Amino acid sequence: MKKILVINGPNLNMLGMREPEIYGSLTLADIQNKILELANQINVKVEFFQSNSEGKIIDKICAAGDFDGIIINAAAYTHTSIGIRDALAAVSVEAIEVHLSNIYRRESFRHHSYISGVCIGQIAGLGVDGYLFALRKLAELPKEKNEKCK
Ligand code: CA2
Repeated sequence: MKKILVINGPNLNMLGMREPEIYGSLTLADIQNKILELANQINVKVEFFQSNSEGKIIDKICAAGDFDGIIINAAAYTHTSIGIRDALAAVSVEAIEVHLSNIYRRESFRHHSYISGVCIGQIAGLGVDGYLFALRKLAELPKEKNEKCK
């Protein structure tokens, strides 16, 4: 059974509490339940990790070699973190970048992602559906394509 790691970055633990007009009204637990529901349907195992700490996210990515894919919403670190980019580039696991909001319709500082260049794709602006599509995509990639060249 494929194993997918879902990483959520800083402040996403506060979803549902503020700014519902941007991020929707679902909490992080609601989003994770929807991912879990799909994972059970398509016979994939998922593990969830959320941290407000850049270093902890980097450590988690570096230790993710056993997973078949990573879904990452690096939140604000998307726009600042060369460290997360380098970790994603170093680990031999394909990743998909997800954002709840459409970062290109927002402030210009959100238009640049340090991590998109090391992911197989980016989904932004589709809310929780972005995570669900990313999960389907990683689950259906041929096993060998889930691993980057070593
Ligand atoms: O749209 C996304 O998913 C983002 O990754 C969310 C980040 C933002 O910095 C990115 O530009 C786009 C922010 C997550 C913070 O979420 C909050 C939720 C509720 C209350 C406050 C913050």
